[in-house]
Amino acid sequence: MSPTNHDAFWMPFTANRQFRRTPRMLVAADGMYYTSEDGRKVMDGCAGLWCVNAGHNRPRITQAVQKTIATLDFAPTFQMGHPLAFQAADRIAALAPGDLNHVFFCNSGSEAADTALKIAIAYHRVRGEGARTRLIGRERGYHGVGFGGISVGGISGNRKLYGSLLTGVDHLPHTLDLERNAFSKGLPAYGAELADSLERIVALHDPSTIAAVMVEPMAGSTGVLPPPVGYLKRLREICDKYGILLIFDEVITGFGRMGGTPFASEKFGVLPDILTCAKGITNGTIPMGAAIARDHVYEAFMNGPEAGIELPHGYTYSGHPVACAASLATLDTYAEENLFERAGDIAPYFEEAAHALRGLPHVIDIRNVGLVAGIELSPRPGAPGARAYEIFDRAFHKGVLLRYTGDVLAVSPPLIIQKSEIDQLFGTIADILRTVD
Ligand code: PXG
Ligand code: PLP
Repeated sequence: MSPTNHDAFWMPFTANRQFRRTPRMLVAADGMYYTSEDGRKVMDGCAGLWCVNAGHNRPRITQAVQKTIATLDFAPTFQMGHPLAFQAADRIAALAPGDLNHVFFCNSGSEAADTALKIAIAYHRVRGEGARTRLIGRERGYHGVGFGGISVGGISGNRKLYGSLLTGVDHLPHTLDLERNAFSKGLPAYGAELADSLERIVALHDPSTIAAVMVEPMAGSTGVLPPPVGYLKRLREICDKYGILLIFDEVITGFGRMGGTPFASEKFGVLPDILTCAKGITNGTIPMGAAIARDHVYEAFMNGPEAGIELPHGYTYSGHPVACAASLATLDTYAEENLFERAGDIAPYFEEAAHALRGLPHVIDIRNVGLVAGIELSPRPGAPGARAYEIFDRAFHKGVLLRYTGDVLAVSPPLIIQKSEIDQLFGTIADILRTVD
């Protein structure tokens, strides 16, 4: 059963040669646990890759996928339709806050990011403000791996190999401030004024050239950076003042991850003009993403000749029937089990468990919101990331799957996690921290 050749699969975001020496293989998953190839139960401490919010192998979702693939394995959505796509869009729009009512489907968070950026530039153009083409992202932002996403994104390691990227992009400063905010519980108190950098960027380029600002409400991939209190509201105000669209990338924060609400937008009380999501939209089962636009954005396109294609954009698999069925069943599962509320209810316990690691060797910060925690470690001299990698690898062999980025360990379990499992998760990390170099 074990593959003998590990050469053909060029693994994503992986140290391929290191992996091949000591492969970590998963062969099954159910509820909170994976089964490893050597037959061990491994707790899923990061919901797959932040996507399996309802836990693994949920019967309703599996059955919907099985039924749909046997009924309508594919149907085009270019100049054609099928009911599941309209139903899924309707349900997702109903879940999204405010008048985020128009759902453009794609297949990943990366495609959702590029879709949102294209809609933003086109929006200004169809309204006669074609000079608004600049895009503003943020240092340490992650918006996937398409050219739009890496250009607006702010992770230098994801950008430096790929040439000149998109032109006309600028970046806000990131919001991590260990001096003022280390070991904050929930949103850090200091840093709202960092949003005012947008004023300076606007003054530099002139508002008439700027299409959109794109940020993650809570930066996940870069090491869990919850927004400072008041920061997102300030960004919204400045965007409004200058006619700039605000895009929230909720690929990680969507579908209950922040606790209590479906999206971070509601949790933090700020409505973007476009919201992108993916991952939890199908509980990770079938690839799907979406860019969701507010009424005024959508309506700007619905002029011109009725027979004209309003937005020349789309993917072969936009609104794929199997993905739509998976999404509908996923939303049913979230609703039946009140999983977003459940995440909010258990979040204080999770927060205490995360912060109990304070004082252990190497721990220089702990950040959390909802069911996400980031544990920042001091790097080994001359070997950034090595300590976090070793903890990640040891945790896997002790039965807990974590994520790490740089020297930050990230924890983001399925929203079905029990208190005893939270104890096990952070207990395993604590044990390893006590003994690791
Ligand atoms: N935007 C955000 C905010 C994301 O977190 C994407 C876009 C891209 O989504 P796709 O589906 O194209 O991968 C993401 C994805 C990690 C990790 O452990 C994070 C992501 C993906 C894989 C690993 O930090 N985020
Ligand atoms: N490349 C070629 C040659 C194609 O024909 C297509 C789609 O028809 C694509 C890329 C885009 O593929 P997708 O729509 O799956 O993103």
